[in-house]
Amino acid sequence: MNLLSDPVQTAVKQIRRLEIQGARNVAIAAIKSIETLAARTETSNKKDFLRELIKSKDALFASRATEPLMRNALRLIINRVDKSEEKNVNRLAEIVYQASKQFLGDLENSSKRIAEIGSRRIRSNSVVLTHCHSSTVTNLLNRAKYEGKVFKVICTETRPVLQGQITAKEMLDMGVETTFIIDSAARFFMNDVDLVLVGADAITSEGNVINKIGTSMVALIAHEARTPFYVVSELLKFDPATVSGDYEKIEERSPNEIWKNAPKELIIRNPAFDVTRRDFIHGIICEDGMISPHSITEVMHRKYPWVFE
Ligand code: RUB
Repeated sequence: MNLLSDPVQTAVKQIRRLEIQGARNVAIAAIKSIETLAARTETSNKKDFLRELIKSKDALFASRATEPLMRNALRLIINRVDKSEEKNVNRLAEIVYQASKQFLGDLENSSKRIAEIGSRRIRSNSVVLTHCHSSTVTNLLNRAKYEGKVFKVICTETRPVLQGQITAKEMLDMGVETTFIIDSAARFFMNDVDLVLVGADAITSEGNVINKIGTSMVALIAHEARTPFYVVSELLKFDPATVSGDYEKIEERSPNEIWKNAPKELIIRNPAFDVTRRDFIHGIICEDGMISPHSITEVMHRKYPWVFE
């Protein structure tokens, strides 16, 4: 029996190759692949069905190391199956479908709520700087534009994979005046910026935020220039393992992304993310409002107690 079904294998490949990027899109793709797997399963008993789900979950977790939103989602869905009294595989697949639907619906509502809250921070004629491509940030900017706010956006290129181009194109499609800069020009432009908005891949129990490599440098620069720096993120990017002292694992990607055919003896390091300390974050704009990074664990206990189970 092949334990890794086609939809899961396809999602794993697409996530690894960054054809699907951004924590939210990665989580959505992973959830949908598990949902399709469940609908097409050829297993005939609960034990095999669970084995198939767990094997798929492990492969999806390994596709990108720094993605707690995906991990929280898949754990929730598989726990529902595990804890159910149900033995019939078709009905267990229905549980997967319902749990996925609920998670995706909640994610959509969170994103809407974040956009409503965050767009209030955008004053007319302001300049927003963003790094990388975060769908949560671009949703927020879309909402501000829809509300008739006039603002400009500066996008960093985001070496080495240039996700800044995705953001720049989305901004232009929205009719927002957009300037594209290389990452190392961030300080040069920071005095023209009214606020920085970045996404998150992970939030630790201490309130530190892990996002695309370079984010912590932008935060330091913003701090030095006294420019407010906000993280725009769904709360479920919180990593519960950090409560027990674990470090969030930082994915390290292929050196080829930086320099193809580089001299053999050259050491090239390519971490995908870095950690921005809570002291440099003015606030986390999340579905529960504008919160201080210091309060993250308490907010999580109140809003999503199941992540600690
Ligand atoms: C993307 C990135 C994004 C976060 C948040 O990195 O760092 O800022 O994932 O995105 P990569 P979203 O391109 O390597 O996945 O708000 O869409 O979840």
